[in-house]
Amino acid sequence: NRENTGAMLGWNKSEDVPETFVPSNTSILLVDDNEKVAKRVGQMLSEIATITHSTGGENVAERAREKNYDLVIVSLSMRETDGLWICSKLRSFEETRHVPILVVVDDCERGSKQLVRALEMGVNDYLIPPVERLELTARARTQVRRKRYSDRLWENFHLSMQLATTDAVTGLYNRHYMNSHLETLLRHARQASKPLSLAMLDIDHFKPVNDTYGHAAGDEILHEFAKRIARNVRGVDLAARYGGEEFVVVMPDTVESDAEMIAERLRQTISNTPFTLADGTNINITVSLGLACITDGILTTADLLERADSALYQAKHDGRNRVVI
Ligand code: GH3
Ligand code: MG
Ligand code: MG
Ligand code: MG
Repeated sequence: NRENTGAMLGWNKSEDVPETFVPSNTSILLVDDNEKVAKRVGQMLSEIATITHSTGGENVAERAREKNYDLVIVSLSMRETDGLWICSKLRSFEETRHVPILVVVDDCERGSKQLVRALEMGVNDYLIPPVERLELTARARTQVRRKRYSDRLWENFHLSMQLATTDAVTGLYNRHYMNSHLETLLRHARQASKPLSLAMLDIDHFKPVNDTYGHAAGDEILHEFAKRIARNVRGVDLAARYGGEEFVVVMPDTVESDAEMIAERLRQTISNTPFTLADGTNINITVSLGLACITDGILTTADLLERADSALYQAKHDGRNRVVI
């Protein structure tokens, strides 16, 4: 159902906009070395957008990466600069890949190789001089609206991705994401004959904490717990909330002895400093950790998780607040 999909992606029918609508703060980059044409076009567009004028040159596309333009207008008949080259660069950079491009071609160039190449390259529309005001603003408006719409789709896409992969209470990755990512990390480690270690963490006696201070206090502690873990692992490590008060840290390229040091540091990070609730209450928390490292006998993610889990069980059995391999 198209309407439902639209609503899910944040395109609400009731918010539908009239054809002439142009969003505020519209910014357009105009690349043309012909001062006369540029001035004319700039004036025509000034009522719908803020215009930045460039006369071309080496780094136009590079500089466009720094600003989120709603539209780039490029003349294909500049003397010093190849307009097509600028278009192709705009399409190749991550930041400008989706910016609409409108090219200005000379009259004689309709149907020319240059225009065909421009369109094949992903240029969105073109203008043939003499540029007429209503046509120019209509074409520009259409592109700007499209840009804003696709910005919204991307925003919603990223938001959905975030919701699907992270845990709301702690902000860490969730179990589902961890499982699929661990699969990839393990495959890479095996292909490159690199080590990989995994720690499973479980907060000690967390039920009594909840029973004494309440579930909301428990959530506060989980949040702070996650922050301390995230602060104490490397950027390449993957920290995830595996279950209620259970966490997993995957450490690529880490041998057992290093993993043990890191795990010990994590243990101390939790036990050395009490957790302070919003109301000022200090609570001492400890954590038990089970470690596993890939070896010839541990091949799958299931093996690795199982090994870490039984090490964790041993840590609990041995008295908690400790690391077991
Ligand atoms: P152990 O040292 O054996 O791990 O003892 P424990 O009490 O931590 O273990 P148990 O598995 O019996 O209980 C875990 C408790 O964690 C149960 C529940 O009260 C708490 N818990 C699990 N998920 C959440 C959560 O999302 N929020 C809060 N506040 N508490 C949670
Ligand atoms: Mg538990
Ligand atoms: Mg338990
Ligand atoms: Mg526990």
